[in-house]
Amino acid sequence: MATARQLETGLEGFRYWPGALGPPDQSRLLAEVRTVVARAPFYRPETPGGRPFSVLMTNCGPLGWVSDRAGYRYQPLHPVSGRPWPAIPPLLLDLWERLTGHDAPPDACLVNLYRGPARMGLHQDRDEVDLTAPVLSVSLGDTAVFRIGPAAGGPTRVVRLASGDVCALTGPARLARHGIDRILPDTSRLLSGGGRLNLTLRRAR
Ligand code: MD6
Ligand code: FE
Repeated sequence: MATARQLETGLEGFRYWPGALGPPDQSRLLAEVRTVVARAPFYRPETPGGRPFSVLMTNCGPLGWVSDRAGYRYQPLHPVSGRPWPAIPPLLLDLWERLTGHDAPPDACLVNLYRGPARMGLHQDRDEVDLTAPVLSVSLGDTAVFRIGPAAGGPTRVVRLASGDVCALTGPARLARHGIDRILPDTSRLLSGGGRLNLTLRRAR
């Protein structure tokens, strides 16, 4: 795994490592994600208000983030199959340790799949018990237009997240508002058929 240099982003606590994963690691991680998805298939969650997400989701790790009419939460079982989520791939556990330096490993990894017009509205990640632990995000496939701004609201800025890029919300940016405006088609050849995968590692409990 190549060493990555963190870029200054101007948003304190938002950390960004462009190209943290080179093409061989991206392919390795993609193979691991395919193994996860074979055991825990993507499904389309609903918002608590009953609207379907445009993004497909699954999880790995002891806990997975889910959304349905009962609300947002972490749970140990896939909501469709009723089976436990598969383990988090070791490559991701290594990346977490190396980039965040956090003393405890992640216990949840949400996997998002964007195809076509899928997007994700501005939100905060705040369903975790310990909001001092970072959230680490890994992008694979087509480039995303990622929007981020302060927790309290106000101006947002855009960062293009390309395949192999990693970013993290830490410290003062842990509750930053962020989302995905859109995916730029045909910007990567990693996923056959195009689209984007995003993996977010968290400490839920
Ligand atoms: C995405 N990412 O990149 C959505 N959350 O598809 C997130 O919601 C996210 O990138 C927390 C920390 C980093 C992120
Ligand atoms: Fe998020």
